[in-house]
Amino acid sequence: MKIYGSKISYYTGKLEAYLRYKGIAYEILSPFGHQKTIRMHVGANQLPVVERDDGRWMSDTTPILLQLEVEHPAPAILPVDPVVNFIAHLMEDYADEWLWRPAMHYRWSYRHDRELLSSIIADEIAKEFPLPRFIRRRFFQRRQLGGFVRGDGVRAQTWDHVEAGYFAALDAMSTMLEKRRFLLGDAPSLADFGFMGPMLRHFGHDPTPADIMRNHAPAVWSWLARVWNARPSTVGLDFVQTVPSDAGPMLREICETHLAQLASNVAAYAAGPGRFAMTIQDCEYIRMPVSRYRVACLERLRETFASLSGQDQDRVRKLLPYPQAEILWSPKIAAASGYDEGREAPFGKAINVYAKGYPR
Ligand SMILES: N[C@@H](CCC(=O)N[C@@H](CS)C(=O)NCC(=O)O)C(=O)O
Repeated sequence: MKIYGSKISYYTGKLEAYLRYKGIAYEILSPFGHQKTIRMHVGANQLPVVERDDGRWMSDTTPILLQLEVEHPAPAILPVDPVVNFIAHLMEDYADEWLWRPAMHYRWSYRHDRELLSSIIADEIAKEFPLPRFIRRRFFQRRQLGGFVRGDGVRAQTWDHVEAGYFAALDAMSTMLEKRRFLLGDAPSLADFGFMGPMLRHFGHDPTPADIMRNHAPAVWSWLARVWNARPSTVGLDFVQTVPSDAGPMLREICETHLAQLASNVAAYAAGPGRFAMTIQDCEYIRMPVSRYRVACLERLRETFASLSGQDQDRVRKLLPYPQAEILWSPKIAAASGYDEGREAPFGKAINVYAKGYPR
């Protein structure tokens, strides 16, 4: 398959890690000059976008992976036990949507990282753009810093908390990896591929967070290479039967951060256009952009929870004994996203996580 993507993109890296594991051949193409075609086929300009041999296009890595699991079922990345499977989905969503902020922060807030990465983008994605290289670099530095760092709540008051979130993820992963080669077993699961988004192309690649990873969490550094190098013939094929107690710090962090953010975001979405404030682990974030896409993420997690048997729902409740987890099973949430109601994803029209304008 052809993938419009980039060698430094969060979600392209996640998809590549999965395709390599599955032995699905692909080539990476630059999206430059193809924006119109991409928008026409998938609705949003985001990376990665997949053009298949059968003429269909796919976007949004979460449904892409689930669709490819149907077409290429072995080796499975979805654990058999429904509770472990639910936790894999939850971990993936946290890696996709919560770790995005620290990943963008480390890449664009630190001068050394910003200069390196803006050079790579200027040369890789925007090399044909008819402007001098230094202007292309400056354009991306300003765009990313303004839109994805300062525009996403990173300020002097939140800076330390944003970075603490990276350390918390490294510590929680290291704890889980003490006993197993992959997060939920002897083979990589949806959770591992989810974490490949932030860990492969941002934290494990950009100078400042990569240095932290090597020194502070070498187990994550070696897990990164292990997932990248995973082949069905070299991994065991079993996932854990029950969620291990060493997942405790990870699950607590997910509830206190990602689920708290999803709850504030859906309340803000219901309240209408504008920005919102949220308090996460006693740290106040202000002027946050509302995300319709993340309302849909919450809906999918709630649907997965609702599909569990009563007994399995009780098992999940016991694993997540935090008030923020209630958003997963409260009778109703404040608003419906209206996104992908026909359940066409990954084939329908996607939306950017921070789509411009108020979407409803
Ligand atoms: N939910 C999407 C997110 C894709 C996404 O946001 N990709 C980033 C690059 S890693 C992007 O294209 N951002 C849009 C931009 O930079 O304008 C997925 O999982 O594929």
